[in-house]
Amino acid sequence: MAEDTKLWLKPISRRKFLALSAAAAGGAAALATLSWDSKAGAAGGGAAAATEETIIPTSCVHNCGGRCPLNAHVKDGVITWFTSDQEGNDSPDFPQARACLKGRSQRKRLYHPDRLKYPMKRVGKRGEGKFERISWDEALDTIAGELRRIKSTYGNEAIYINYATGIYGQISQSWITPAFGGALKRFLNMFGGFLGYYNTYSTACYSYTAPFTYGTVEGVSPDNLLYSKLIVLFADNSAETRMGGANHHYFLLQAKEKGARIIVVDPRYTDTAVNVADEWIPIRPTTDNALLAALAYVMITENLHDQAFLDKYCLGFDEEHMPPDVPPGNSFKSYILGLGEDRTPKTPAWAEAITGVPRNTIIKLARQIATIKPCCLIQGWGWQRHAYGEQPVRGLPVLAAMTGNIGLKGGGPGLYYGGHGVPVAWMPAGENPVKASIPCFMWTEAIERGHEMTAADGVKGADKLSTDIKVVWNYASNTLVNQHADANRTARILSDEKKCELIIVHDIFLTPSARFADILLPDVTHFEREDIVTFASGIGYAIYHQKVIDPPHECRSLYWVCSELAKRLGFGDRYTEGKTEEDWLRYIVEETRKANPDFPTFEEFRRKGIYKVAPREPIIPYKKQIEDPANNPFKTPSGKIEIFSPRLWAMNNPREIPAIPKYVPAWEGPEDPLKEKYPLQCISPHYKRRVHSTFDNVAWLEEAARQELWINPADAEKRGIRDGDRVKVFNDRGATITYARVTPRILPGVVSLPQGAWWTPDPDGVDTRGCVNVLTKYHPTPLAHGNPQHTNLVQVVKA
Ligand SMILES: Nc1nc2c(c(=O)[nH]1)N[C@H]1C(S)=C(S)[C@@H](COP(=O)(O)OP(=O)(O)OC[C@H]3O[C@@H](n4cnc5c(=O)[nH]c(N)nc54)[C@H](O)[C@@H]3O)O[C@H]1N2
Ligand SMILES: Nc1nc2c(c(=O)[nH]1)N[C@H]1C(S)=C(S)[C@@H](COP(=O)(O)OP(=O)(O)OC[C@H]3O[C@@H](n4cnc5c(=O)[nH]c(N)nc54)[C@H](O)[C@@H]3O)O[C@H]1N2
Ligand code: SF4
Ligand SMILES: [Mo]
Repeated sequence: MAEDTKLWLKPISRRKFLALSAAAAGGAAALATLSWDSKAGAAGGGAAAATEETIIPTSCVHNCGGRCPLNAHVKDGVITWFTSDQEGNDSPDFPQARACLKGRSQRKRLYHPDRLKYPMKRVGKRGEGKFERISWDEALDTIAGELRRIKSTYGNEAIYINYATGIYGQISQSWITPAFGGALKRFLNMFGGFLGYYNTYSTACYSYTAPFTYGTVEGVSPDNLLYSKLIVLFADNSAETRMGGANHHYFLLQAKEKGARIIVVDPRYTDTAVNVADEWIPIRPTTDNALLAALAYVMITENLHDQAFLDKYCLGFDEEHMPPDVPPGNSFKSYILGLGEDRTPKTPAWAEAITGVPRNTIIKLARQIATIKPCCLIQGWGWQRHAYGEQPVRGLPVLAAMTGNIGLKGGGPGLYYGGHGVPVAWMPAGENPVKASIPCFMWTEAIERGHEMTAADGVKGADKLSTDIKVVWNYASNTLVNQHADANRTARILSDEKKCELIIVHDIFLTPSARFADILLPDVTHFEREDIVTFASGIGYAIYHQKVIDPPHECRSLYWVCSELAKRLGFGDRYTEGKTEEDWLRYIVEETRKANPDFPTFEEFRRKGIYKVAPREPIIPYKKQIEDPANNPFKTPSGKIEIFSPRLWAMNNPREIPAIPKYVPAWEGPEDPLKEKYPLQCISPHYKRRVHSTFDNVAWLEEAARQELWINPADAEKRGIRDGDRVKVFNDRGATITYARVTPRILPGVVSLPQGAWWTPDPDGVDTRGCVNVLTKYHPTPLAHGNPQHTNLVQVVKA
């Protein structure tokens, strides 16, 4: 038996037991800390630390849209509590980056009794969740051998790093983009490369489509809100999705205090609406383009639009400003007034029938947006994670142009936020020798029929893929199953061992994804190693998180794993360059200081833990293009804001990919005949009590905000459902059981089940924890190949 396992069983002294019980407030967790505490002690700990508290700067580094400094208070080798940013007096000039409820409950994750403890190999069928303990040598030898075999059989294009956002760091980076470095990418690049991905699950339609309008994607920084008189938030719930250090919500509150009027357009009366909205406009999911069109209709017919701005900067608003060779009737204005192909004026009455928003509300909203200036129109990402998620992304900027708010302080281009950042160097990853990449949502398809996939399927960098995916490397990701659409479909594909031949999972828990591993590796948490992370928002900052406690059990870091594999594969020295993780962090700080001499030295940065840069002025996108268009054309082919996109026109798919933003009725939207069978639209928003699936197993947070389905009293009554009942939510793809929250905070006809609960099927395959991805559909959006995980029709019954 290994030394660590013996320690796990070692009895503890009474003094220590009391300290731990007080600290961890919960028997199981307290005992769980003992195994590694008794061996390790805190950094800088030892005997002297037995009674004294040490405070060590660390952070919270998951993908919540924030990134917060944490101070770990360590006593007796155990983290007893966390505090957060206390610098300055928390003013809009220099806001603090204070941790939210999740960051403050991190002890319940890192001391969780279910932490993965040692490497394991699968012994049952894939996905069954049966594993056997193995040594690190066996795990690494197996992976190295399999990588070699698969490379020589199929080539490097068969190796795929799954989309992953569980951990951020300049070394231990899970999300892989061409601009980023990090240990995993460095390793696979040196091994000959891997099939890349583009897009994200977050913003596929947003990031792909906004450039068709502006050439680039540039959002206002949140401090711009301080100068707005009217703020309209579409599908943006920053009170839950930009908590803590991201500070979007903080600036909204500040703007409100300064007198801005705030309107929220969302099917749910969100926490954001509760906190700041003067008005909540509920809308049926997938129908926002009908609302946007009717708003334009009111502005045009009441002559409230800024014709001079449109004439000067835009392509395709009206027939007078269209590219040559496009037949008449295809401009935006023609579409709105019913002079185009569909002969339907986009009146408020027309939109009311589709969206559920009363016509008078539409007229009033249009007049406010057109006359209160500056007006900041913000789009969240909720409305683009839909069947035709491309359309609203291009729809809102048209209103920003029609009201001349682009380039204006306090106004904005009708996109999402941008932020002030602090550039920091990476552990260099080198070039990927494999040039092909796929949209990240389409990886299951690339397992099934990769060798057939071409540019028409979104393949970039190559005409077609040469092989199917044979290895999935799943580091800090639950997207292997839980976060991807249609979990039952994914499980079917992955359970066929002939398709994907090797699944490596490196995580800290046996998540629903980890159950599908062939080789399961226990990672250290970021409290057990050092790294640097950065964040861009109202202010920019970089955080150095120190190691707070020693790694428990046989947990090993990503860099260690990759170094050991590189050694086995013959490029160990080239991979490490003889450097430890600390050496790399020193290198990263040195490189950063070359570009920014104000950046602190390694010692300073490590000691203080945070480096903040407060901006003097907000980011006002496209200001140069507006002030001096002759010298600063937009980066579109025409140099204009392309309301009509000739590039989209050339794709010749006007129904699904129109050249101007249009309302396209969604499959599984309110107009789909499937509504007869599944009458409720089910959306799956991001929840304050989790970061996706991370923290789902923290009992404190379940107590604070449990997993539940929001359903309107009218829909609940019809089904005999009362608040707090267990309900079954289902469609043809799957079923899940959860609690009902009967509340007027959601529009009738719509239900909402927050994404991220761990998929926990019973023997009949019915999920028992409210995992919404048993209901979602694998159906990439037509242009961006994005994930439409908010578009689902379901039925709900009492369980
Ligand atoms: N239905 C629906 N599904 C969605 C969405 C939606 O809106 N609706 N949103 C999508 C979006 S925007 C995103 S970004 C994705 C996110 O999906 P993921 O990137 O998969 O995010 P998480 O679910 O947080 O999974 C992170 C994993 O990292 C692990 N982890 C945490 N800390 C550590 C660590 O220190 N080391 C290691 N090795 N692992 C660690 C966690 O245990 C977890 O398994 O989900 C997508 N899925
Ligand atoms: N606490 C917490 N914060 C997070 C995350 C998390 O998991 N937990 N995840 C982070 C990540 S990776 C991302 S990508 C972002 C996601 O940020 P978003 O994509 O903006 O978040 P969502 O909750 O999916 O959607 C935002 C709002 O859109 C609404 N909505 C849904 N469909 C429609 C529609 O058709 N029309 C309109 N008008 N509104 C609609 C939802 O009700 C929701 O209130 O959040 C980040 N922040
Ligand atoms: S979950 Fe996000 S907002 Fe909350 S403490 Fe962590 S980084 Fe900050
Ligand atoms: Mo995301």
